[in-house]
Amino acid sequence: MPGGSLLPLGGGAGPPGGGGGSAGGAGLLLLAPGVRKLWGFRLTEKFVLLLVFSGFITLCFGAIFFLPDSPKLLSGVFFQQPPPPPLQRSPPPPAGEEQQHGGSLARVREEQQQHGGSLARIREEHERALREAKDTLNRLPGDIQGDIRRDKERLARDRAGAAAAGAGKQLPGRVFRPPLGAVGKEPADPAVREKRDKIKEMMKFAWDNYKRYAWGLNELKPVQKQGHSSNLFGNIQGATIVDALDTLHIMEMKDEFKDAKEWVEKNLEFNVNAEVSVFEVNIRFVGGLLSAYYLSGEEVFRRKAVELGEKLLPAFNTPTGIPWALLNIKSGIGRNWPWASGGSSILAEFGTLHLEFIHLSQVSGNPIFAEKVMNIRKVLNRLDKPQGLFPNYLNPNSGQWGQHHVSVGGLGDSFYEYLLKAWLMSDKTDEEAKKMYYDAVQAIETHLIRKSSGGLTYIAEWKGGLLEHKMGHLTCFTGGMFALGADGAPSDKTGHHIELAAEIARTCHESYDRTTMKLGPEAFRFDGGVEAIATRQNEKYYILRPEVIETYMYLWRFTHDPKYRQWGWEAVQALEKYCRVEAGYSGVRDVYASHPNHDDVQQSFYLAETLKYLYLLFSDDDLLPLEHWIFNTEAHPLPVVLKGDRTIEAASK
Ligand code: DMJ
Repeated sequence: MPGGSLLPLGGGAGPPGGGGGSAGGAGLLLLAPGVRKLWGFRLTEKFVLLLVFSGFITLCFGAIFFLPDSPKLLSGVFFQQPPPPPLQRSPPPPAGEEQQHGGSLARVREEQQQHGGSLARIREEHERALREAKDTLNRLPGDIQGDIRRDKERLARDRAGAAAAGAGKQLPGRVFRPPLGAVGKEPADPAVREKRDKIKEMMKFAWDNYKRYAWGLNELKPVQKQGHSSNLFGNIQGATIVDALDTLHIMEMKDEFKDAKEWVEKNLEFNVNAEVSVFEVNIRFVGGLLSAYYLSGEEVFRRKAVELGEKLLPAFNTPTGIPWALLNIKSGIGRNWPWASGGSSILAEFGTLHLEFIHLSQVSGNPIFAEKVMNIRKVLNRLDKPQGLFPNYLNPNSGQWGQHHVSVGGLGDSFYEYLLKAWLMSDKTDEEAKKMYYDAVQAIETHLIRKSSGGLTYIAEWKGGLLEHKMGHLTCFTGGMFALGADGAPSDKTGHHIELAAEIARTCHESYDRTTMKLGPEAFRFDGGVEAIATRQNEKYYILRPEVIETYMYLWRFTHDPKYRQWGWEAVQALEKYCRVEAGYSGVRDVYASHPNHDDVQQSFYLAETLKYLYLLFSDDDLLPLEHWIFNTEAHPLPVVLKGDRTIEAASK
């Protein structure tokens, strides 16, 4: 081993026998200066030195371009540093010695000038490279970078605006108007009052048990008496609390509402590393918070809704602006469900953001939310629709449909609901939404709606032109939708839409009535000799879903036919008999069995939707009147956005 400071280089042995006067043994990098000159190294050593040197240069160059502050460096801060201090730190030379040192000082100055010149050149080259890099970025497809930049600028402006308006105050120009019909009077009929009180008791039972066993978690497991978390919300917690807020409010459960509000204030947190379903978080959390704000006027709900809305914005950063289904709300990285046809986004998911996002713009004063959902509409309107139908799958990169599957149940359902409600919520000014809705219903009637030999009207599923004669529980919401849309249909069709609604309600009631438990299966069929009955084991479950009761509620409001209250009451009795367990309510695995096999989940939508629609069914029509309130797909009421010159009083006439 030679003397001096030696570091082994990867432990690699030198060539056998050595050579060129190098030290024998392992390849070594000499650190002691002057021990050996560069040209004294072997070829491998020179190569290694060259590698280290070029790596160092690359690192310096990369750091200038890619460190966060590099634009600052390139734009002058770095280069405007004071010139390097004189090489000689000692005091100026005494007179007479000037000459002696003059030569070296001149050389230093010359070197400094040369150094400055080459720095200027490097700077110029770097600036040019930076400009080119920016140009390249700006040319990316779909102008994604532009979107990101604009989003950032707007959010920054908003935050500055909010800060200027003062913490806890509303943004300038935003209105909070006192809610109309947020609490109703007691029904005059004691029998109805009694039923309504019973439903309130059910809500209290569901809530109290959630509070006792799963407080702060997403949902309750009422058999095991513990929390249940669903990966739909990532690490966001408290789904039941946020989903239940407005139900607690309209049922005048004041203490419970107060507890829920306190939890939201102290614990509802969106700064989490979580991949969430954009759709679910929007309909339950954004929708729930917005409703709670509009009903109570409490600022915390507005603030939290806007904060969450901002977190969801990166989902729209796709080449078409059609959002991803899943989003990591910390990193802003989105993707689609791995099972969705060819990397597609889902119609019922990206098509069910409109109502909430329009209101996010209303309450924040920031148009970006509305712009994002209006762009979805634009993309859809540019596409050809097979037979006028909207397939369930759309690729956000190519802007092309995936598989031509059409459903008014799962994967499609609330897209149609939101077209109608967008029009109604706009105080009937959004004519484009209106046209899209009635055109879509026309195509659905032509291609999907059928009548069974037993006279039951149902909506089938469409698979590339072939019909599957199956109707999902989810599809039963259409009874309510057709009733709500009847009034706006072309004048000769109003009656037809109401009839259609009533027929769907009847079919869905039959799907309940033909089971042992009088609760509806997840899907029922009209083939193989059966009507409105589930034939496959995996379609026989009931998970406390609201759609059938939702339809009864709308039809009650529009017709006041007592059968809808009667059918709703049948559902209450069935829920009490088969779904109520010691510590809450649970879904059941087979509605045709004589004893319930519980799935042990109290879904948050049971409190948000099922119990709310039941309560409204047994309330007077002045509780959340339909001309003023639009229910999002999770039953969270949002007010109609009145035309500029319309007042709430005028709208009530
Ligand atoms: C709810 O979360 C919403 O109604 C959604 O649109 C679909 N289904 C569930 C309840 O069944």
